[in-house]
Amino acid sequence: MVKPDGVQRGLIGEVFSRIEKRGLKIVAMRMNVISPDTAKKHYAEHVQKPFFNSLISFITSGPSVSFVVEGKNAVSVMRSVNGSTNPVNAATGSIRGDLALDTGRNIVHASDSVESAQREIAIHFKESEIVPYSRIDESWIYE
Ligand code: IDP
Ligand code: MG
Repeated sequence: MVKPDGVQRGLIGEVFSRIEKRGLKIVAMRMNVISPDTAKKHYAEHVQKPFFNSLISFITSGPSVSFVVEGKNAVSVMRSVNGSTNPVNAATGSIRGDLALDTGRNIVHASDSVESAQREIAIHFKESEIVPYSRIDESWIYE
């Protein structure tokens, strides 16, 4: 997901560009303002955390772009493309390490496991919104 700060800062293209150039495939996408109900489902694991309420109000504060990424080791590759949660610790070369400074304004979300990805994708997309296709460069990305 490109969070509301990423949209407001004009970074949608930057985020998609890094992911596409890495070789991962975008197979679904949508811009919307996430509802509080959806946001609470999405971040259910953090309900007891002190930052939960501010996280929900931030993530619902404006348009965000949700999308589904497919490819070899997509979960772990996306986590490293995004960088550590706190941008101070995020590697240079990652989205957060290059473009963010604060944990609460860290531009992007990515699922942290295949199980979370399945759960989160089902919150944001219907099965029919996920579009299977081949990219013409796949034989140059995969051995
Ligand atoms: P992740 O986005 O790297 O998976 P999580 O620990 O799952 O990180 O936290 C979800 C989101 O909640 C973070 O991306 C960040 O926006 C916010 N968050 C996490 N920890 C804090 C905090 O200590 N203060 C403020 N916001 C936080
Ligand atoms: Mg997380």
